[in-house]
Amino acid sequence: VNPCILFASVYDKPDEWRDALRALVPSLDFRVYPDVQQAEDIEAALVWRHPLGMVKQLPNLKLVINLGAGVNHIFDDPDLPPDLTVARLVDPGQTAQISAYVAQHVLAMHRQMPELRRAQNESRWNYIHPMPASECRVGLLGLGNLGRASAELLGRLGFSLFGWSRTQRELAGVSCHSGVDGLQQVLSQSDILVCLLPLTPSTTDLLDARAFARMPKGAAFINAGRGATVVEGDLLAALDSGHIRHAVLDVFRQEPLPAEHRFWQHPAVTVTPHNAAVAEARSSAPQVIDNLMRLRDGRPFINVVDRSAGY
Ligand code: NDP
Ligand code: OXD
Repeated sequence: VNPCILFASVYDKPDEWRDALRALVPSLDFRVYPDVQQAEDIEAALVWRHPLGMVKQLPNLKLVINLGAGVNHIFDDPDLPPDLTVARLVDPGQTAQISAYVAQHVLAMHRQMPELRRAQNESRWNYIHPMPASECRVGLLGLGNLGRASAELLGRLGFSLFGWSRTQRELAGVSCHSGVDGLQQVLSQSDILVCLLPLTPSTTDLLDARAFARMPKGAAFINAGRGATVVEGDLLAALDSGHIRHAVLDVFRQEPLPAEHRFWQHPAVTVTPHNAAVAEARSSAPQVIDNLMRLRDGRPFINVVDRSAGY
């Protein structure tokens, strides 16, 4: 049987994915949305922010593979059949990119780069005595594939690490917490807080005025998870008061971030355009093909999302 997969993403290059997948299965029937052709042929789709309405055009769809980690957009689709399997990519390339992004910005916060930039703009010699990384506490919200890899790299850089997850985890070199009390513990000890949580009903609006108030005065915040985990007005208030000294934000409630949003011009905000990390075609192709073979053979899929947990 020749597997058939529909690709739907305006953010990723279809040719790159077709070539990477066909390098493993030369006969792969690879179609690019909206050129669906015979919709009945399509049993699997590889999607990133797929157009709403697409899924209901595909009567034989059995597997949706998210072309990335966070699946919230897929679950926003009102036409998603309740029994359709949703899988995600767990891509070593994307994992390496996100841990580099986290390390880059944790180091920038630790070495007070925004303060040094401000001083340089004023030709002002602002000697800031360096503090050892071991005296800087970094809290990681989310200890999944990306949180763990980031913790590992930050650990190698010498930072003191705290982590929070839904279920209790054990990670070498990380003081791990879970539950409501665990969150308070991590917040109150984070000189730099890094959010790598998926967006689910329980993580929506999680970081609000109370959460920011719980953090030490002058703490920094990095969000590479999802924008709607943050109450943006509360973050702005915490930045305006100086309680949070700087925020590095890759993800926003509305993307692209509207031109009039205060984040753009705020002196204590660094905006990146949701490009902390993307799944790479070459390193992801084997797991996509593996799932297509499992579909063909009726074996259980890998990297399946737990629909009740939402991630
Ligand atoms: P995983 O599913 O591997 O891990 C998610 C982590 O979050 C787990 O540790 C999980 O806990 C924890 N978690 C989930 N819900 C809760 C909760 N209610 N309370 C506490 N902890 C919770 O995801 P990844 O690490 O692969 O990715 C994380 C997110 O990063 C993605 O969902 C996506 O939103 C974002 N992302 C952003 C990118 C960017 O470019 N900015 C790129 C890629 C991903 P437990 O361990 O108990 O399951
Ligand atoms: C992802 C992302 O979730 O890029 O993969 O945000």
